Amino acid sequence: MSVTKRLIEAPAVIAVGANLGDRRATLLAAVRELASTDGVTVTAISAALETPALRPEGVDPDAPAYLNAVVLVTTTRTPDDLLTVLNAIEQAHGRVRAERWGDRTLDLDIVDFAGITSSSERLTLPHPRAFERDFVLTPWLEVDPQAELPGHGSVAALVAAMHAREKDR
Ligand code: A4P
Ligand code: MG
Repeated sequence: MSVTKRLIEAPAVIAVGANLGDRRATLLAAVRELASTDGVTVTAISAALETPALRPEGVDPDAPAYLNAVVLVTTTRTPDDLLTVLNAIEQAHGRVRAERWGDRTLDLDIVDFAGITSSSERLTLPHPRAFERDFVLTPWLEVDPQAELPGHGSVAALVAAMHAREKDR
């Protein structure tokens, strides 16, 4: 009897952000590197969105603006292993970890991995701040109108509520 190794493909949502250097070139290179990674297939790429930098103390209009995008993938890798791949791509683009939410050439976050909810020292799923971030949810909605954020419901509803609150302000 022959044993066939069955590769289980899981869908994952990756947020890409850059606010230093040639942001568009970095974003495109990162997606290319992701697409050429063993066990990772890129299935959709959103438009890149220009967004003001969000700092721990609020939006900073004086900081370099971000380009943000969302990439959908399917992968045979584990969540932890996918994070290792993303960290290596960040490093290759000169990412320096100096301050929290500081300026960066490239940030790659796992927003959602197959709807899993889990938390370790290294990885929290879904991304704990995605639910309140227009620069994650709007590009995600563009590439997946049916998207669901575990624990928070439909991404379309989250975006609509966020925009309604902004209009009221
Ligand atoms: N980590 C835990 N869970 C995850 C996950 N789901 N995906 C850990 C990726 N990483 C995860 O991240 C800090 C640690 O989070 C890592 O060691 C990883 O193991 P980091 O990339 O080193 O540092 P960071 O990104 O500065 O930290 P943090 O708190 O994750 O930042 P956020 O919340 O991702 O925010 N403004 C605009 N306009 N656009 C942006 O994209 N991004 C940030 C970063 C701030 N302001 C922004 C944007
Ligand atoms: Mg990050």
